[in-house]
Amino acid sequence: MAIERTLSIIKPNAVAKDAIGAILGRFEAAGLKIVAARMLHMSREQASAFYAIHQGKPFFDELVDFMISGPVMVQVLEGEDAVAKNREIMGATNPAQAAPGTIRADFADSFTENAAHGSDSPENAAVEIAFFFPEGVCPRTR
Ligand code: IDP
Repeated sequence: MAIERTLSIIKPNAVAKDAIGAILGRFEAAGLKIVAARMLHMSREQASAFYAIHQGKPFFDELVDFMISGPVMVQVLEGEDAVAKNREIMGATNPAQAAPGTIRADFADSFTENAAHGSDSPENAAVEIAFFFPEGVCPRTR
């Protein structure tokens, strides 16, 4: 299995309920290393650009309004099969369908306010990591 990196966001509703530590702990417990992290409050322009692929969809405006409603915690996770593993830990996009024990099952408030983002492919992960960490990410050696 390949060592991959993936981009993870703890969304504003999960930050607001003080779940940052609990969520980061789940990644580490699953063997994913945190190799970069930053907290920021996105501008409308940033959030719209990040979710540009969804522009024009019925949920787009609500999604952008939500993503700029408060600070987010953004991190790069590294490990074996990191993209798929992170999405497994997060659970289904619609929290009503998220498996018990997943981040979305435990911390989502609605379909839009679903607590976490994770890249859906290694290719998109590279683009999303460069979006938030244009200066690059240091390799973890231990
Ligand atoms: P993902 O976050 O699981 O990759 P995407 O389809 O890329 O799912 O959607 C991006 C985000 O947009 C979701 O995480 C969720 O917050 C929101 N979203 C997606 N589909 C819907 C919907 O049908 N209703 C409300 N919000 C949605």
